[in-house]
Amino acid sequence: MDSGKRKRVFSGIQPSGGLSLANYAGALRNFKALQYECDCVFCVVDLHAITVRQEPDVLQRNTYEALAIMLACGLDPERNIMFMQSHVPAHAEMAWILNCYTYCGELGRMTQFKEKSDRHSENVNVGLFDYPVLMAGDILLYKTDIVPVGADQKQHLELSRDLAIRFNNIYGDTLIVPEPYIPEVGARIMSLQEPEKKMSKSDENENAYILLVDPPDVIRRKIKRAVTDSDNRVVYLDEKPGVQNLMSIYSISTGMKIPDIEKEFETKGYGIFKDRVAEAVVELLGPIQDEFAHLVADRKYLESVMKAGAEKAECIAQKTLAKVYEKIGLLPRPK
Ligand code: AQP
Repeated sequence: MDSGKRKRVFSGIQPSGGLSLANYAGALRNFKALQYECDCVFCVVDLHAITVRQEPDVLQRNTYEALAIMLACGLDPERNIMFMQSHVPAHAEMAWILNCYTYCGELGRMTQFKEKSDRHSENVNVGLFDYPVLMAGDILLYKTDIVPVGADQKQHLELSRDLAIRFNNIYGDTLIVPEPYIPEVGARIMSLQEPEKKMSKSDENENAYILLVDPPDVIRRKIKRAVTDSDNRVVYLDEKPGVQNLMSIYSISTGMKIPDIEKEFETKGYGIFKDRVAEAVVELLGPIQDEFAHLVADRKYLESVMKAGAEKAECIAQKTLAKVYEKIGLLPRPK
């Protein structure tokens, strides 16, 4: 990373279920690494989660748990701004403004919208369609330089960039054009049951994903049942998506490089491989789970983190929003 001014990082995680190993691989572990060299803003994006129907009490629980797991993964609330999206109204306001600069055609092309419309055909709501604009608002409000995300969010991030450029072209330099930060390994962890599709925390088949809070025996069982192939060779090839996926999971869990993993299992079959992957995941998640158990029980502490985070986030977000309003020609509220 460049020396000089510290870069601003923004990223969010939806409380649309318990957070998964995929969320850890694509996002959380990079949040942890970036917090030491950048000014980071990490948000539990609860407004995004309601684009799919949520039970209110489950959403509340998931929201507390999302913050607790982020902290348990090693994110430091003294170092980073950590807050709930719905606590800072500027996110919804910025989304409205950006809506007026986004074309329906751009949103209709979004892969996630198409996938989620198929999955939730009874509830293809405007929020689901508009999801990428809200996300662009989240990012642009914080003058974000870098957005650590999994590969599934690349298309949405492209839109954030396009909207910033479009706005700047009309009104002069106002918004920072953000860059994606997508890891080489772990950017796209796949479903354990259908390795052609991404691992998703809201998959209706719970064997398809590993939750960060899954107990060790559940993790072992899910990995044992993971779909592979009949080849019995641990090699990283596109035509072996199930094996490739388990190798990525092993790499994230142990820090080993893919060629070294191939070497380790050169003479071993899937049985031993799966056992070792499972043990590596159990070992990775053990300390996170211990910390989570302790944090999640302390709602007072979680609320103090989200309160302090929202206050800091609001200061930054309001400044950007005021600038945007002014550029567009909206009158400031008389004092
Ligand atoms: N399969 C994945 N592999 C790597 N990274 C992933 N991420 C999501 N799935 C994978 C990354 O995790 C961060 C948080 O994601 P999110 O909570 O905002 O929602 P999502 O991308 O829609 O993730 P899910 O788990 O699939 O949630 P649901 O099932 O609710 O839609 C993002 O950085 C994302 O890239």
